[in-house]
This record gives sequence, structure tokens and C-alpha cells, in this order.
Amino acid sequence: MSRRNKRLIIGTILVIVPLAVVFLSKFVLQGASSVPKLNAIKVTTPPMLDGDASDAVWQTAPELKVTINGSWATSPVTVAGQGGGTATEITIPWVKLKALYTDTTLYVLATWPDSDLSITRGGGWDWTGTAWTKHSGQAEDRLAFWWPINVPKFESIGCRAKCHMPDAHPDCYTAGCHMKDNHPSTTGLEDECYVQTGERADKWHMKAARFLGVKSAAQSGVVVVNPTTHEVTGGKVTLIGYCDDKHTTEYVADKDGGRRGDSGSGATTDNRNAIKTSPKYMESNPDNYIDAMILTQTEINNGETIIVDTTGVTGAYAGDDAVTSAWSKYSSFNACVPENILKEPSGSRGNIEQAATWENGIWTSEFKRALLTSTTDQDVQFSDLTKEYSFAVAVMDNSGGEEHFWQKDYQNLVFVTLTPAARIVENVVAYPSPFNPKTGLLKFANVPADATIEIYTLTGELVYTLENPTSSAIVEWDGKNEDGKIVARGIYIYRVKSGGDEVRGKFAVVK
Ligand SMILES: [Ca+2]
Ligand SMILES: [Ca+2]
Ligand SMILES: [Ca+2]
Ligand SMILES: [Ca+2]
Repeated sequence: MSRRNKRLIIGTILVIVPLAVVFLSKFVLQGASSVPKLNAIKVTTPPMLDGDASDAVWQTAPELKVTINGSWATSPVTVAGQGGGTATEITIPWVKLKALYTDTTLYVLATWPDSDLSITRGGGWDWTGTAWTKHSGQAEDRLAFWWPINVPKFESIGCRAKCHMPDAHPDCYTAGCHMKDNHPSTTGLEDECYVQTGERADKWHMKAARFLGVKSAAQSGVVVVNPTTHEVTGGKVTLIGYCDDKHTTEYVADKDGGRRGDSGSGATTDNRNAIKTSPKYMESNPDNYIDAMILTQTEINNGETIIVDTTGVTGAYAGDDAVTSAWSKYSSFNACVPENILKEPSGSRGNIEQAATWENGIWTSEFKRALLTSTTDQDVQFSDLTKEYSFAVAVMDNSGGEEHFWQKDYQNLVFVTLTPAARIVENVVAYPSPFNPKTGLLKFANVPADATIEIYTLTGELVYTLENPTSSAIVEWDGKNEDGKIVARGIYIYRVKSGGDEVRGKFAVVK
């Protein structure tokens, strides 16, 4: 590049940057509502629930990146029987969300970083050759969505999805709206998520070691496993089953405060004898790590297991030699015998199907729930698709202790609806960003019927104007300017006008 060209470019930047700042600041001052939106797109073909987000329909949905800004671990508070964590920093900084819906069903996609797959939950059994030893410490990856059903304070002070943590919003103590206030725990752990009398919240609680692997558990090739903790640090594991469907009630004096399983039965029974010194079953010849780590009632019924302890079990002890032989397979995979037997949940407890993949440090999880359920005091009802539904997210990376991360604010689920009256300009969203005009279209969702969309460069040059003559809630742009040419890569600004209102935002073009 010649010196003259360099000077020209630098000179241009010096002119453009101040212009862009002036132009952008005008937009920022007129920003949209401060509550972030998760826009659910209506589809006729639902995604396949398999823990793989490559479905074409997921590519059509805008993404909301939730910032995780709260954290807590058992250390320095050590809880008897639950080990002690060390992480007080935020090691899971974000959760990315997408949503789709059909006439009957909501689908949510969540992805988040997590360096290890943890599915030993509260323990798991190791065979010494003559006896069983049990691990201690919570080790189970989890994620939770918390949906207020009727919790009036939720939208004014926000919430913790797993909202029984020590740094709960100060107003939660003084307002007495929800969460812990005057129920100190003798152990030092405030495990008391609850709401006020008559209030209810819905809680969707992913549990990697329990509800998630009920239907199937598979790994792709070899996975890298820590032989001591039995956690996976490399490879790919897919679990298909359920998300534990719970709800939050007023405080009840027990260890779970106001956290309750929905009516029906859960997805686990204990794999241990009455005095907690041995598992009842183990697989005689597990295929691989994840087959060893996930034990289902179906596998027991199919004769894939041997009896390790006869407590409550019909049949005879397989004997130390048989156990040692079976254990050699577990040991070769760095697996342990799990502490739970998985089964199909029933009733309202089983309302949420889930499929998730952990691959080299990233969880990708699909959730599926009917828009309406029959237990209206236990589940949020998506009965009015013109309404916005607030919720918050938390992630638990329990890995030998309690390690919890959550957002201190919340967002609203918005159904991109075909009812024109429900579309307001502040809910317009542009996606995907970055947008590649060579491979797809830029979409504007929630567009009011009379809206005009103008697209500008950063310096304020009008590139294209879109009208909305079809009254469609989604307006598409092919990335071409008024001359029919694909625009240059870079940052662009859109301005949507409807009636006297307008909203502005940014997107990136890549090629
Ligand atoms: Ca983990
Ligand atoms: Ca198995
Ligand atoms: Ca339910
Ligand atoms: Ca529920």
C-alpha cells in the first residue's frame, strides 16, 4: 500500500468515526425497552429433539446471549456430606438461548460452556475387590429456568433462577417477596428457594445424572475421562430424556424450602442398599463409559445387570468374582457404578422433554414443553401468545462441590405472533447477526403491519427501505441496495417506524 493510500484511509477513518459516533448516539438515546427478549419463532416443522442444534429451523431463530453475572460455591462454606467447592469466580460466563413454537409446543435451545461433563451426582460407587467405597461431593451439571407464575416482585427486582444464594437482591430481604429472608440454616447453606404464601413459580431443572439420560445415553468414539472423579474432559456424549419439572411454593421447613417436584413421580430410584454401603445393581458388561455411568430400569428388566446387594431385590447376590469381573469393564472406562436407577417420570413431573450433548466443553440442549399443561399452579401456561413471559436462567457446574452461576436480571420470552395487534415496534428484532447475504436473508421479526424499515450505513447513508405490504410478522431483506447490488461487509443500522413510534438497532454483514 502506498503512503498516499494509507494517508487517504486514515483521513477517511478520522472523518467517519466521529460521524458514526454522532449517528449511533442518536440511536442509543432512543433505545428499545430495557428487558431483553427471547423471540420464539413460529414453525410448522419442529426441531428433532436429539441434542443436535443443526436443524434448519434452529437456524431461523434469533439468539439471545444471557450474561451470567452471579456466582457462588460451597467454599468457604463447607456443608456436611456435600464436599467443598473452590470456585467463587464466574467460570460459566454466558448461556445462549433460542426458541421456536408450534400450535401446541414450545422448544428452547440452550448452549453454554462447561469444561467437564459431570454425572456422578452425589457420589457413585467404586469396587476395591472386596468392598464398595462411595464418592462424596456434588458432581452433576445442571441448568435451570425459573418462570414466575404469579410472583409480583419478580419483574421489579429480578430474581435468581436458583434463588437461594447468599447474594440475593437486598430488596428480597426487606420486601419479603421471595427467596430466603428469615430462615437461617444451621449448616450455613441457605438452601431455601421459596415464594410468599399463594405465590407460585415454575422451575425447569436439567439434571445431567438423573432425568436427562432416561431414554438414551450414547458417546461418539472414545471420551477422555478423569479416573478419580469420573468426569469427562474431552469427546462427545449425548443424553436424551427429561428435564425435571418442578415448581416453587411458599416456605416449608425442610431442606428444600419451597422447591417442589410437580405432581407425579420423578425419574430416579436409589441404587443402594438400606445401610448405604453398596449399590444394588451394576451392569455385567457395559459397552462404554456412558453406558456404564447411566443405569436404567429398562436395562435391569432386560437382564443387562447383576445383583450386587439383595436389599429389596428379588434374586441372589452375584458373588465377589462376578462383581470383580464386571468392575474390570467399569475400571477400563474410568467409570463408576451410579447411585441412581433411571426410569420414566410420570404426570406433571414429566412435562418437559430434553435432549442434550456435551462436546469438548460445550453443552447444547433442546427442551420441549406443551404450551399448556393441566397443572396450572405448577407450570407456567403459555396461554396468551400476545403476552411476554419473564424468566431467569442459572447454571450449576457442580464438580465435587456446589458451584452455581446465575443471571442477576431476567428476560422475556416473546412469541413472534401473527396477530397484527400484538406487534409493537419496540419488539422488532433483526437476525441473524452477523448476516451473510450470499447464504441467507436478514429477517425482521414482530414487525407491525404498517411499518417501514430503513437500513443505513454507519455514516448515515440510506441503503434500502423495506415496506411491509404483506402484513407478515417477519420481513426479509436479501442484503441488496437500491441498485440491486449486495452491500459491503460492515456494521449497519436499521430504523423501524410504525405510527409515531420507532426503534433502531445494529447488525453486521459478512461475506
Ligand atoms: Ca461440568
Ligand atoms: Ca447403561
Ligand atoms: Ca409440570
Ligand atoms: Ca413445573
